Amino acid sequence: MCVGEKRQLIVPPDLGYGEQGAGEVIPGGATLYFDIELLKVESGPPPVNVFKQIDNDNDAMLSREELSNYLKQQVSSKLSQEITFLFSQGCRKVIIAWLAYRVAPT
Ligand SMILES: [Ca+2]
Repeated sequence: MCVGEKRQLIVPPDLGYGEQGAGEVIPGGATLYFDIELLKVESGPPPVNVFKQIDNDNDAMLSREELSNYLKQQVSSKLSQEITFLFSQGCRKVIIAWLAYRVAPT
C-alpha cells in the first residue's frame, strides 16, 4: 500500500466476534467491514548492529574477552534496570533480599 491508498478489510465471523457477537453493538455471526486509508508511513528505529557493539577492537572478529565483556555489560545494565524498577516501586526490603540472592556464591 502507498500513502493515500484506500482498502476495505473484510473480517469473517470466525476471525471476528464469532457467533456470540459483541454486546448489543455487533450481532452474532456478523461479518466486519473496515474501510481504511494509509495516511502516513514512518521509519522505525535504526537496526542495532550487535556485532559492532561486541567487536571492541574493530577487527571483524569476536574474541572470548570481547564477548565476555559484552555479556557482563548486558547483565550489569539489566541488574541496574531491575534495581531502579524496584526502588521506584518502594521495595527496599525486596531489593535487599534480591541482592542477597543474586550476589550469593553458588
Ligand atoms: Ca574483535
